[in-house]
Amino acid sequence: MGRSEELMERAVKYIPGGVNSPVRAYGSVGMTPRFIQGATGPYIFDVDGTKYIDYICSWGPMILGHNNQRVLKKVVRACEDGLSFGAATEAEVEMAEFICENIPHVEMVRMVNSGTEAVMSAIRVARGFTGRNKIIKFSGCYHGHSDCLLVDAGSGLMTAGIPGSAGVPEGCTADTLTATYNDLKSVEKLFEANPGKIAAVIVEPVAANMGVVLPGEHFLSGLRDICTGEGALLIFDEVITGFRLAFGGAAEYFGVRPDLVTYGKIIGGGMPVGAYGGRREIMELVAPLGPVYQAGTLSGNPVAMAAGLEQLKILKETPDYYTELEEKGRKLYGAMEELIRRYNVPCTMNYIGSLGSVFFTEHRVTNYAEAKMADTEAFAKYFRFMLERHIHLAPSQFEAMFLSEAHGNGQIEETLEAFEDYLKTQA
Ligand code: HOZ
Repeated sequence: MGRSEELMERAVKYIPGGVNSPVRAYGSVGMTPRFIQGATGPYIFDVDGTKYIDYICSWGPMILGHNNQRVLKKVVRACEDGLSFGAATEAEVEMAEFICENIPHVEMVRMVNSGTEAVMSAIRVARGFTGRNKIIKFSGCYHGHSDCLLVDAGSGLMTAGIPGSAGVPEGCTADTLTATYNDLKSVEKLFEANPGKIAAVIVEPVAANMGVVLPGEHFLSGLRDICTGEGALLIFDEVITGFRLAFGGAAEYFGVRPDLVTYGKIIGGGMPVGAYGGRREIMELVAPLGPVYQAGTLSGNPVAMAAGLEQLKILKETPDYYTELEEKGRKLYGAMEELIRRYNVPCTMNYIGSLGSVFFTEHRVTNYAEAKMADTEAFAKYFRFMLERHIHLAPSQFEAMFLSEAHGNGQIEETLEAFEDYLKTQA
């Protein structure tokens, strides 16, 4: 028995399922999770000292690679001043100035502690602003685990095959309408059936919690037009795409301006942070300025602000990173696509920039129903093969691969070799 197995035996006694977030339990790939000891650059090490090339990157935030020294130094420095004050700090002001001065569609911003909190709060302010209750989300999009959004959510629920969560009263989801990703007609129909009642449409501009699913050419601009026409707000959940697809996230990448945007862990450089922001007249409704209540002792935590701000500054200073990430994505995911074709294995590759997914289905994947057609058993076999070859992938068919600035040609080639060897076992 390895150390991970030993730790899991201890963990399950006191932590539900042995983990603090379901997907990492490795349930859908039929293994004991690797317990992690540390990480550096593109590598992550388990407690047995095995080194893996990491494509989880903490589900996105480690865009500079693990343990970036500049970020680390700022964290250590901030720790020396104190870990939490529950009071206003200069670091929060700098963070807000930095985001608002660099992201044109964010005129005001509020820091919170996670993407879940950011989205929950953005929905509340959208309802407060419009005086309407209903919201539209898309099947397969995941917006955190607040009650009203646990409807056909992707990520861990999709991995476990749970359409909605127990413990969520019907009343909490009564105002959540679901549309089909990449299908503007499904959105129009909901607006027709609910005139004047829909506060907001929330979308992952690139879906990355049902595997990576790209928006069709006119999907996001179509949503923009519909929302503008209907007096509803458009919310981009950029927890994964923010500061990753481009510095200005998917909004910049696709040239579509949302009314509100939500960010998650990437703006904390790996520390627990989230934020929501957008048009000033909407954000001015947030307490204490306005009547929409939202609060938190750890919001704007000084250590988290130090880490996040340094990471964002590095990204801003080095726009080439984004071109490089695109190139690395093409090199890795493009070559995987080519190999799938060469070995004629029934898989489909979806990718954009540094995000990618191999779906174990030969059909195109453009929405939740199509993603669900993937063979999860086949994915599990592939996952185990790759882990054996020291490639650390998300343990679910319905999560993304993340590349970082620290991934170089060497790691990409090693990954492609392992992938080709896997395909050979299937051809
Ligand atoms: N469901 C999360 C990613 N979409 C995973 C969170 C985690 O296990 O850390």
